[in-house]
Amino acid sequence: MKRSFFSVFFVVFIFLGAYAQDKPAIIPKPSKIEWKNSEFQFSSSLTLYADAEAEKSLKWLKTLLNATGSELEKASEKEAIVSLKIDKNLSSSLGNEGYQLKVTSEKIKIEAATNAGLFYGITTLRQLFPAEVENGKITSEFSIPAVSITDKPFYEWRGSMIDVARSFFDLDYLKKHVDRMALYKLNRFHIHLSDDQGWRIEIKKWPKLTEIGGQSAVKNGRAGYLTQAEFKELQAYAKERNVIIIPEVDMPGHTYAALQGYPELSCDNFENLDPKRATPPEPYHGVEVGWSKFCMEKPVVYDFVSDVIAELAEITDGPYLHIGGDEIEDEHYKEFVVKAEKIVRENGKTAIGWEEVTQAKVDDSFISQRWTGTTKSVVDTRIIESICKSFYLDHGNIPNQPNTYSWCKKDGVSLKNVYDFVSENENAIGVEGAVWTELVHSDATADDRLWPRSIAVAEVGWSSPKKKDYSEFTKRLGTHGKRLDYLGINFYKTPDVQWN
Ligand code: TNX
Repeated sequence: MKRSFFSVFFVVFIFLGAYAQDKPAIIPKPSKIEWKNSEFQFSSSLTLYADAEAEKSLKWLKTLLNATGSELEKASEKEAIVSLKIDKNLSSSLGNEGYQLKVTSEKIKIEAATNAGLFYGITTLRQLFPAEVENGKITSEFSIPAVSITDKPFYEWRGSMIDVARSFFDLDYLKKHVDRMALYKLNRFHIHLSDDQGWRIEIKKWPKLTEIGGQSAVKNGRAGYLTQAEFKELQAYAKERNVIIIPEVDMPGHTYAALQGYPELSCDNFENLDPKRATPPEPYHGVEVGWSKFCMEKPVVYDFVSDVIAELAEITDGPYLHIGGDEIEDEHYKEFVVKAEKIVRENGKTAIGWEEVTQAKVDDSFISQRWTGTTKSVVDTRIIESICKSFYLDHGNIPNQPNTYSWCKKDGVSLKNVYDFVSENENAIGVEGAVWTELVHSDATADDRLWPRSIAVAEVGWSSPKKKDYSEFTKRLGTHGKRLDYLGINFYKTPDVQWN
């Protein structure tokens, strides 16, 4: 009697175990997910419905369903098998980016208050599909489990930064990066566009920035720049995928590539410089930081800053401009930051700066990006968490990974280090992973640094910190290996993860 009781128990247990394992892994983890006991079977034709306001999202649904090989036809709301609905009343419970996804054996329905929410509902549906969907073609017949998901992000800011200044990444790679970000619901793409080694964005009033500064790079790195037209093309591409581009022009330090073409912006007479540095118009190929700066007493510097910010504001759709502000000591620094922030505000944008800017009494609309966490702030600003020991993805995936930095954390920044991050700041608006490129000179190497750690950034940004469970995360992540392969991502095969 006792034995049979246990064996029944055992069989049920095994059955439940197998059942649970079969469920597709959704990353980032949704707020609420209830698997049902049935499934939706895809067939050779499907009918679709979208509200008038949801028309924009229909394109994404079609792209996804095209991969199933089904013929797609429009139908009325009542008859359609797959439907997209916008209900503004849902904004109180789901916010701007949340959604509900219901899959039954008969229908698939996504509802949200906005098209951004629908986009994320469709993205979750995409992760319910077999990995081949990333190839654009699912060849076998398939079904997805019935499920009811209610989901919204924990943080509004789920960012990824690429330094294109030390080594250039072209429009093609940047667009690909947007696609990959979108799959994991990352929504802020911060591009570090200028530094000592290169200037990467066309500024019409100051053409030598790219004519001269755009032609150089760090040793073994790639030169180049984005025209304003290319920048706008990237931005439009990103906007469709709910990604806001944040351009950064780093000032008043990290400015040698600008001084190269316009030495009048500097106080130096460039005569007695350390031979490891450069003299205009020579390029700088080194990796040292903190040695170049604008001459903050010179009025021409503010003409330059005003022109550059005005042109950037003009081409930027998003509400933010990043003005850098890192790694510099100068008696005029605070005054510069206050002035630069004001210029950004006058151009209708919100300024972001690295945490050093909070030494200055800046406007409280300013957003600061924490990377060391050691600055003595005199203002309370909203905060983006990029603390280097958790988010500097130029550091190794494992200890001593070749061509990685380790100044912030000697053992590298592991997947677990990223995943385990929890902010203690009430003012935090989110998180951002950063890839600096002093040592990252190819697309394949950038992939290796970005992935899969950006997926951990995405989950830290989207999912509630209360439900964190690293080992459960790695199980879900392992099943995404094939997806990343189909997407052509040269991701680092983190040893803690069983990739399959
Ligand atoms: C610090 S983070 C920097 C960058 C370097 C990076 C290398 C920050 C605001 N400044 O200039 O590229 O370290 O890890």
